[in-house]
Amino acid sequence: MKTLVTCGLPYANGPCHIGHLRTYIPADVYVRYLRMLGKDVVFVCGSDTHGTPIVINAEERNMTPKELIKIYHRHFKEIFEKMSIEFDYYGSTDDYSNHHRTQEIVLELIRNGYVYSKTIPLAYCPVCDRFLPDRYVEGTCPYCGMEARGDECDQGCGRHLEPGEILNPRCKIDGAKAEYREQEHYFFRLSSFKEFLLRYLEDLKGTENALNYAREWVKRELKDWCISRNLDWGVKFPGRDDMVVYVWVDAPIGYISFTEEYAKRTGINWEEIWKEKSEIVHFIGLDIVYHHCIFWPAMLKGAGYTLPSAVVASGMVKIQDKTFSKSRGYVVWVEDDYLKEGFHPDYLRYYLVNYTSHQKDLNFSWKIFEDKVNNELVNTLGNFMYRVLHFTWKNFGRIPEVSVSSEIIKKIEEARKNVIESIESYEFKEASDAVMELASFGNSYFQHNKPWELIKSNLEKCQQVIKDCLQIVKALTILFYPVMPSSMKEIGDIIGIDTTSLKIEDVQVEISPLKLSRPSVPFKKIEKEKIIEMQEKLIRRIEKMGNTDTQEYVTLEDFQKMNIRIGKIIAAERIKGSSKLLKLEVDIGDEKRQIVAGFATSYRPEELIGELVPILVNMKPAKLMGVESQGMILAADVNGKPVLLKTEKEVPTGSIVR
Ligand code: B3M
Ligand code: ZN
Repeated sequence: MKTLVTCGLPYANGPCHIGHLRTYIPADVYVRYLRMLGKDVVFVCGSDTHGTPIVINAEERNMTPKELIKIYHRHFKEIFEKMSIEFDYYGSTDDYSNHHRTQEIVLELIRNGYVYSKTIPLAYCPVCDRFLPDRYVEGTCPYCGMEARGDECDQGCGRHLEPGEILNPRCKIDGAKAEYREQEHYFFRLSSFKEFLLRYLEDLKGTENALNYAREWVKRELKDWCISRNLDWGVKFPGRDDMVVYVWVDAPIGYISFTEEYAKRTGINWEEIWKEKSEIVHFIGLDIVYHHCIFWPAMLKGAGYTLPSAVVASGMVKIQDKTFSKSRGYVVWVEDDYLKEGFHPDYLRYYLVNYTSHQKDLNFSWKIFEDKVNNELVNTLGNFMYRVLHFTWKNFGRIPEVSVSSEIIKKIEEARKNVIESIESYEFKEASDAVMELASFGNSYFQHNKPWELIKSNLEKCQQVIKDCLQIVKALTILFYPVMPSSMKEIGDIIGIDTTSLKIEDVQVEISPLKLSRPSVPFKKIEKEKIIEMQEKLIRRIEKMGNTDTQEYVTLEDFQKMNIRIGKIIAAERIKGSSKLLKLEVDIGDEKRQIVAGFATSYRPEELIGELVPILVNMKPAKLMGVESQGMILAADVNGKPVLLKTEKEVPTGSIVR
């Protein structure tokens, strides 16, 4: 039996951020584990390209929707590749096959009597002279009274809103008061699926967060669902040239059409997955549970397709403990803030899997990132692997030919079992913790047995200890491969493991007595300065977006602790090995100070001589690149580059600034 794993489709409407990866990375990890467990898995995803957000965004950017989605479709594909998220097929909901499959399904629902038409009052803008679908309308949520968008109460209760439901509608484009006008629309008889859904949701697998919500919703009233919209962009409603289907109809159908495309390319039969018995597992964010646990299974049931067997919902992402928000700057962009800054993709993969349970909110902070990388990956896992490999290479040149101790076999078996159990219950953190524990155990085993002493006193025992440690290295490589595929592939290459076809049982297959080549360190420490730079970048962005909540008040007393004086720069030179730092000598009246400043990106040393600048003279001395700095020169920060602050006229050195 085949297993299909899918991820919620990203809107091809803006760049990839860490919130996307919160779902896609665990899904990729899950797929890799399933394959190691011998399952026949297909893994698909694609760009969500329809709906009003795309049309509005394209309009604002003076592009056609087609041009806009092309840019972001490519962007997402690239990011996934760089982050080792390996979909078997990554499609687009605007591809012909999705238009085709959507119309087929809608026609089938019509034939089966699940669609009816009804005339309803709809928001209409007298200025634009058109009906206002979904996000073209803004107004008040009829359930909670908060500001809402036409199809969703995004700032209040989170409910899906049907056309005509929103109160006090206004046009999003010109702000004009919208009026209600009558028009014929098409409805899906969701209400007739209540009994079915009640039973279905009892057996549905997945994470409790999704299942609990969905079960509660179904017990309440299920309203029929308007599935047509007044838009040009999208999949045409069968038989109506003036309307398209609602984006939440053709988006999940993408899961089917992408499977079809994949099947076409590989020769498998897509109906084996979507018409016969199979395992279908949807990975989604918590905000789209309603669509996946209610609308989607009802549609599939109504049209005679295979039903999903599990819905796995990831908790939301927080940035430095604050609610994730693109508009408020609380966001980490995967390309600009992570990959372009030179961080290894596997580090973020590990963070996203290991920080917390899949269902809980995940907090991202650069400080925690530094800690997880430096303490867990570098000091625990990397340190163990490197020490063992290096010791073996240096002292034996090859993997010793003795059998692995039974104690070690047991330990590895424990880790393997833990991993399998955790994966089956979608607890990716638990799985990776179990592997990390094995690494910690390996470290103490090595430390405790002191092979560096044994090599002189008891060669046989030394070989035994090393062989045991090497078997642990092999197990770690296999068990961590799904989480950190590119780093583990590198280790695999050294110890002769082919990571393209791993089986989880291989952890117990004795490591082959290979000749070793010189190992390199698997993980590199992240420098403190880099983390500070990243934190500052984030804070600058948040402040630029007009947030003041990152700032605390200071009292006059606080301010008076700072001794700021005007000093004159009397010498300046570059610091070897740094492209940013200069070593300066300043005269602050009664003494001279040496100060290290990051001015080299804006000024040549000789330009600075003679300048009068404000200096925080009671800054705690610190060493930068090995050079002591006894104060801090204040300067304006213009996109990360310093610009000098000068006094309006010549003043004596040592003048107080207050
Ligand atoms: N494009 C993105 C979201 O609302 C939306 C998912 C579609 S999944 C079929 O998270
Ligand atoms: Zn509401």
